[in-house]
Amino acid sequence: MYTDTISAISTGLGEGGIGIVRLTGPQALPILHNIFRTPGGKRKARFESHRLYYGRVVSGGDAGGELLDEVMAVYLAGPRTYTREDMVELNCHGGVVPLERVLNLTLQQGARLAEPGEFTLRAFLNGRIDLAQAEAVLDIVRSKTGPGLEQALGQLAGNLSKRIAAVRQGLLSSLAHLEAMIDFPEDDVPPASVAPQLLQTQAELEKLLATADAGIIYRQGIRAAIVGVPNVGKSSLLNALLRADRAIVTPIAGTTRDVIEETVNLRGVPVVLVDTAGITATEDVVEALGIERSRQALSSADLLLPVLDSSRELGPGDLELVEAVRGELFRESGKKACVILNKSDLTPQVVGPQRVEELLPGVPVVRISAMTGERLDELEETLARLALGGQNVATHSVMVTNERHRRALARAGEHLQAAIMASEAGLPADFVSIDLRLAMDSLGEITGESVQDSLLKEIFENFCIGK
Ligand SMILES: Nc1nc2c(ncn2[C@@H]2O[C@H](COP(=O)(O)OP(=O)(O)OP(=O)(O)O)[C@@H](O)[C@H]2O)c(=O)[nH]1
Ligand SMILES: [Mg+2]
Repeated sequence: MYTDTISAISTGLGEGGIGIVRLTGPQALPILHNIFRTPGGKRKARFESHRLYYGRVVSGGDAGGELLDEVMAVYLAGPRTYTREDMVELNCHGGVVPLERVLNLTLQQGARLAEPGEFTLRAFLNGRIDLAQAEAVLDIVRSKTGPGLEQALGQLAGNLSKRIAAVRQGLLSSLAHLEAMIDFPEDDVPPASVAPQLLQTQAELEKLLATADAGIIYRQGIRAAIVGVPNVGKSSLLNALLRADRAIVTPIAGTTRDVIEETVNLRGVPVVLVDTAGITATEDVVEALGIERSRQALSSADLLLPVLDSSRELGPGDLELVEAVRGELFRESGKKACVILNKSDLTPQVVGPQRVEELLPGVPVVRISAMTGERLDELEETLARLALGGQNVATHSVMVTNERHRRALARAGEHLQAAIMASEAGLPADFVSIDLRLAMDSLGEITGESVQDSLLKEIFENFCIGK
């Protein structure tokens, strides 16, 4: 347990219906006694835990002093709290000035301003939640779609941790078996006898690891670049997918000059759509800069959406663009693409896009009308499928949603593989057990049993202050 008490404004900055100043630590209750007065102006003799009190926050202690805000205050006695310590929450009028004054008063009373994520860090260090659960707290706050939130809530409830624990348990019992061999060599059971159990543990670990591709995408989303020559309907497509008039659309070529980014929810996958300036040869400086950004968007996107106008013959610019997309796909194997033949409501000129299919083999082609919304559904379906790597994913089952977890699991898998090989080669038991211990340590990095301070710092500095 900590000896110091921390305080922070836990609600978002700016005006709000209410705003909360939160404290945790041994001084939380004494500070509440000092600053809280009943509506009649009296000090409260006693606060019951988990009960809301109406009153005022005043500076100046018993000397009376200035009224800072009218509040609802709650004292939460540890360990039945978020941090397991004594906590106090002051529900103030939401607004920057009253909140900062109340916060400052708690600081004058001996609290220290909390670091980002420090409440959650305490919950972790005090053993209420493990590291994967602590990370889930941030994922909940940051979730962009329903499935993303569902995964984060499941992770906070310990679903991922339970699966990790099951794998760990498998390793542990193999390890116990091996230690017995080391301690009682006369029994002379060859290490190969643990191999079946290790293989089973490996299968479990791999099943979990296989969820990571889709899981990480549900949590983080992907970037999709809408690219094409001027006037093909890139901005119209952005607006259609957003169902909002976000970008300016005109019949004039070169309307979009700068990159526009907006996040959409495509079948539960958060997709950052990047609308770009049409790529063409130009003398115009502003347009040229926009085009440079379009090229950057192309190289930084995970999903490439070349748009072609199907009511015109393909021009050299279109083919150049398709070529550029092909280059990107070749350069980075993880990238995906979908060719969009827009303006399907007009008389088609691009009948069979053979040329495109030749240049981009295996890349889906979807015919749509950004103007009428025709087959927009089909496009959304295709994009979500591409984003998830073509997998059919059951979003309600446990997924690995975090790159850090994926890497730790993969490392555990490598050590486990080494253990299996050592065991199958009939090497002495301690060779096998060394690898098993390393595998256990890697798993422990996910849940936080074996974790370095530097990693904790890295994880928690992404949190907001007050979380
Ligand atoms: N008939 C028809 N017209 C469309 C469709 N999509 C876009 N347009 C029209 O095509 C013109 C250009 O549309 P934009 O969305 O501005 O095209 P853009 O690719 O963003 O153009 P730049 O930003 O100039 O590169 C506008 O007049 C749109 O109304 C479509 O599906 N059908
Ligand atoms: Mg545009």
